[in-house]
Parts: sequence; structure tokens; C-alpha cells
Amino acid sequence: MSHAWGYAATNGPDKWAENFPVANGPRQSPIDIVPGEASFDAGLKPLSLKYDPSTSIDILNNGHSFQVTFTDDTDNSTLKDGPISGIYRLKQFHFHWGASDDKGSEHTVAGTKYPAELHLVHWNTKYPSFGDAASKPDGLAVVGVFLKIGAENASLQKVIDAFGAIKAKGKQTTFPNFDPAALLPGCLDYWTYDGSLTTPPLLESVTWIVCKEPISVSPEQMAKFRSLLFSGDGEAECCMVDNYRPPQPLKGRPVRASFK
Ligand code: SG4
Ligand code: ZN
Repeated sequence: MSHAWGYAATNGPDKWAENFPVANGPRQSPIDIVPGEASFDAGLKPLSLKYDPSTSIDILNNGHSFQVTFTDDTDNSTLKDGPISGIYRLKQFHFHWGASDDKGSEHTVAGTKYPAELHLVHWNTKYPSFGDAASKPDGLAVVGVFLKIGAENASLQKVIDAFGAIKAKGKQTTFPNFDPAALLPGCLDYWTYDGSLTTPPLLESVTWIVCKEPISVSPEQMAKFRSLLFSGDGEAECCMVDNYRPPQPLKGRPVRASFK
């Protein structure tokens, strides 16, 4: 791979192992979640998510996805309990999506793909910073939420309304006072397993928490995701679509469910 990683045939998920050999490691993400093979664990606590809208800062097109970033110098927006110990701070959220509604999620459920997947990325405050945590086995906790086609999602629309300012790679604009809790489903039942970042450097540092219940997105809203660009200003326009990694081998890892 003589160029930067991406999602095209020449630099996509099948090529990542050339520069990032951990792509073939023991705890890679995403996975196909087979509900019948997940074990209910009565010891799993409910998720405790406390998000402060005043911690949202900006929204950025990083050329792979777009993300909303949060100040993480205080414990104002945190994830606790669930499968994790201690306090994890929210760093950012981003999405993965498809070129059409029949694909786009990273995790699948018994082989079923959703059109998009939201990731809320948190880091363990037992480490000094996100950067330090990102390489530790218990460094990160990512909450995954599937999007399914249905009613327009008013909370998501606030995010989509910023897309005009971040169409191309490298574009960024302020995004104050956004409550990420507004993007969570009503029911926080989840599956959990030990995995990795789903993009290079594919670090095996993520406790994955994947919500069972999807949130809704309208077809028109999904179409707006696909109007973002992988490309930067002055480059050939390339629509940001299919920015997902497919499921990776489970390699004997347990998948636990918080619900029966
Ligand atoms: C997306 O490309 C995000 O924009 C990245 O965020 C993120 O990397 C990457 O996905 C992997 O995260 O939850 N899918 S994932 O495993 O959070 C990191 C940034 O580039 C390190 C900041
Ligand atoms: Zn992600």
C-alpha cells in the first residue's frame, strides 16, 4: 500500500494488513453478532451515560467520516458501568454508511446489514489522554448504534444541517451545544465484546458496546450523508460512501448480552 488507507479497492480493508499487520490480530472489529450465540450475563450493569451538551465543540470531515468532537478535559460527558470499570470520557462521535440502504453498518446482526452505524468513542480516564488510552487493552469504549430507515430523525437533522460547511475533506465548523444523548435509542440493551478500532491503526483497545435497538433515519437524511466527499477541495470529487469495514473473524471471543 504505497498511499494512505481508505475504502477503495486499491487502499481499502483488504489492503490494510500490508501496513497494519494487526488487521489479522486476535481481537479485530467489527464482527457479525449472532444473537443466538451471545450469552446473557446477569452481571452486566446498565450503561450509565451522562452527556453535557456544553462539551460539544466542532464538526469535521476527516476524509474517512465526519465527526463531532467534545472537550475531554473534564468528566462532564462520560460513560460508566455496563461492561466497563471506571470512568470513560466522550471524545467524539462519527458514523459509517453505505452507497445504498442495503449496506453501510460495520457490525451486522446475524448477517443483516443496517444502512449506517453511529460510534460514540470514549477513553478510559485511568490513562492521561485519549492518545495514551488508544493503545491499551482497556483504553477505549465505543458505543455502537445502528440506523434503520424510517421516520426522519430530528436530532440527527441538527448534525446534517452542518454538512454544507464540511462537504470536503479537511473542512471543519463549530458545533456547540449538541446533546449526543439525543442520538441514543430508547432502550439501552446491548451486546459487548473485546475488539479494535475499525480503521487503521486497528488498535486492539476497544470494549465494544453495541445497542440492540436501532435509531431511525429517513431516506432523505441518508441521501445527505452520501453527499459528503472523501476528496478535498481541488481534487476530483469522490462521494463519501461505503466507509465501513466488513465483519472480521471472531476467533473464539465471547459475545455477551445485557438482556435475555
Ligand atoms: C472514523 O474514521 C473516525 O472518524 C476516527 O476518528 C476513528 O478513529 C475511526 O473511525 C475508528 O474508530 O470507532 N470506528 S472506530 O473504531 O477514534 C479513532 C478520528 O480519526 C482513533 C479521530
Ligand atoms: Zn467507527
